[in-house]
Amino acid sequence: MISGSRGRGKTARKGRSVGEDFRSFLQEMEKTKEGGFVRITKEIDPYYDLAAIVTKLEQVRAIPLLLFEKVKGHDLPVVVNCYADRGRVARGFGVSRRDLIRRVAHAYQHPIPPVEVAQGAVQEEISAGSEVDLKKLPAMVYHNTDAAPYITAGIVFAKDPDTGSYNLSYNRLMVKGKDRLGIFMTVGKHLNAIYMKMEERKRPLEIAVSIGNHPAWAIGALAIGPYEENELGIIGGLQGSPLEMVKCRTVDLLVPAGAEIILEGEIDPFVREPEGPFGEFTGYAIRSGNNPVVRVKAITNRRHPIYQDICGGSHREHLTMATIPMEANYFRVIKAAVPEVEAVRMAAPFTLVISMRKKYEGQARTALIAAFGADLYLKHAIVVDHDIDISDLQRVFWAVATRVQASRDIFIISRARGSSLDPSAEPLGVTDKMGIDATAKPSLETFSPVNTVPPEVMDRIKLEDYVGGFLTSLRSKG
Ligand SMILES: Cc1cc2nc3c(=O)[nH]c(=O)nc-3n(C[C@H](O)[C@H](O)[C@H](O)COP(=O)(O)O)c2cc1C
Ligand SMILES: [Mn+2]
Repeated sequence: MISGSRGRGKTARKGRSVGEDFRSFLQEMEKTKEGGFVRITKEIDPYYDLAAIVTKLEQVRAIPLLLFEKVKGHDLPVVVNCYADRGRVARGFGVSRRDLIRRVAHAYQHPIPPVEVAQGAVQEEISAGSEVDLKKLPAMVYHNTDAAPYITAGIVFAKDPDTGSYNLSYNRLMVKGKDRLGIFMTVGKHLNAIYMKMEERKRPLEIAVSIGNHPAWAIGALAIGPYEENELGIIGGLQGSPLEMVKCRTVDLLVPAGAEIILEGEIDPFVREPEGPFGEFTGYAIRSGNNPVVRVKAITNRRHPIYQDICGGSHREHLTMATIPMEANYFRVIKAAVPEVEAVRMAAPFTLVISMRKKYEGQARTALIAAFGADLYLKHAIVVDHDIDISDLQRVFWAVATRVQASRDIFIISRARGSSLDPSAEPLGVTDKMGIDATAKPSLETFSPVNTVPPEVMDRIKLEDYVGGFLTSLRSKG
């Protein structure tokens, strides 16, 4: 079993999300095996092996949580796929899979501020200055095109220099040396905005990176919203209790007391070095670019820390963890404009499907406009009627095929801000945006009726009575 879940300075709580830290979450997952939990004793090579195992499992539609006990050249165990499965994340919040998006949207609306504690398990061991050695972390290499090992599961903590308000985000970190990391910060996102403020002052930006994070911290860190909206409060809202934080040793920041590993460091102004290539979640190897550098001043960790990884490239975990907070944000923003929205779903990178009970002419376009305002990453958005199950993309395309007239129902906004990770966009992420109104016009009620076999007949007919032998042969094959 995974041991030592409770750190110093922590008190037990009941009836909230599962555990308060990563370790108790892992223990719970090992016990319940939600979505699968596999402990691997055979040694892996940090070059490519983890990516190969994750990829091959996904080919057979499996996304179990994997715990690698032995990594060649390293002492720390590695876990991956912690948030790959929506059921696993939901269980981490103590809710059902069905209630997941509403639970996250609720936490956006009901934040609970963090509390500072005097001591944290994450500072059981400390190395600072010349003792810092990032090479001891089992950072992985995933693809033949990746420039170096990357730390992929770190939440970056930073503070706005004017207000002191915290910002949290995931940023890929390229291991460049014993105490140096390359960092990629999207232009237009909050961390980049804070770094720009520090550059104006010609001052370094202090950051801390938390590795080994409870799902509430991960999904909260990825919350999308106004600059002022504090991710720490959303984490509290997701946990149902304040996030317990402890002071860093070498930078003026608070970090989760129960994390596995914290990197403390500074990003100097005006320094740029090649970072990448790195195989991104879009499925493309993003070319090397000139990006800022983190100087790591200290590493603190629990005794016997567990290293968390998120497999680079287009894999379930990145897609699941990124889309949960996106969907919650789209849902709340679109609902504010169009209360008739029923559900939202990210169908592909930068692509959103919305379903709604259209009441009035023009509402579908209003929903699209709201969606494009909700997050700069959105590129293509489709609205369908409530009769379409948006988790079934065949049905979505059926609606597009049969309810859309392109000259009437598609609009294009040219040259707006988007993601620089989209290889079809201009280098700094300038991109066209497309909205598709695939609702029936003028309304579903007056549209061509959908044919169905009478439901009472569907109920009455039992296939076994007619093609029983055939069914048996199907089952024995499957
Ligand atoms: C696994 C993972 C890795 C990510 N890596 C990066 C990255 O390297 N750079 C970046 O700008 N955003 C990255 N993101 C997206 C941001 O973390 C996300 O957009 C976040 O909400 C930004 O927060 P902010 O607007 O508060 O800065 C990543 C997301 C995930 C899930
Ligand atoms: Mn933010």
